[in-house]
Amino acid sequence: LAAPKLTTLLVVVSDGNVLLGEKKRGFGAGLWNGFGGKVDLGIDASVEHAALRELREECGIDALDATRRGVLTFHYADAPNPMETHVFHASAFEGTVAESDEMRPAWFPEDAIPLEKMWPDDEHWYPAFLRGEKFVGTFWFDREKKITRHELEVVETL
Ligand code: 6U4
Ligand code: NA
Ligand code: NA
Repeated sequence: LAAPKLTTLLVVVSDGNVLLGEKKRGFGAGLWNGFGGKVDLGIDASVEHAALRELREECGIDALDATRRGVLTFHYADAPNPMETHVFHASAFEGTVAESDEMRPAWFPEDAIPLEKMWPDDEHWYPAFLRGEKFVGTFWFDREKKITRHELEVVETL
């Protein structure tokens, strides 16, 4: 079995609004998403450290209360290894949200996130995420990045 590629996704929810970024380049360009990227074993002491580092790099803020809320495994038809994405929630942060080379940030009301312009798995797990639940899921995608199969479970502990 191929080892999964570890990545992070951090979503800030503050005063009923969700901070997302439109990805300007690379994997998932054009889609709105939380902030994140690859865990770099050379510089990240932990997956949480990677999540905080990517948030800072991509929109200029430091999350103060990040907690891990989900683990998602993505199988892409054209990728040799699955991607394991650790999803973090934060509500408090320091700094000023700013656009970067990678992301154009914007706030959305919790009940109006732009699901039609997000990864197709997001409609499955954001409701649990926004309810404060923890979750584990696996999604399989075809070459057009459509979901062919999925599993999603709410869990007590990750
Ligand atoms: P680096 O250089 O690390 O910033 P980047 O272009 O951000 O590279 P990558 O592969 O490191 O891409 O990270 C992919 C990002 O996209 C992670 O934040 C996870 C997220 N992502 C990938 N597939 C996703 C999916 N199906 N649903 C989702 N987020 C996904 O909500
Ligand atoms: Na990234
Ligand atoms: Na990155």
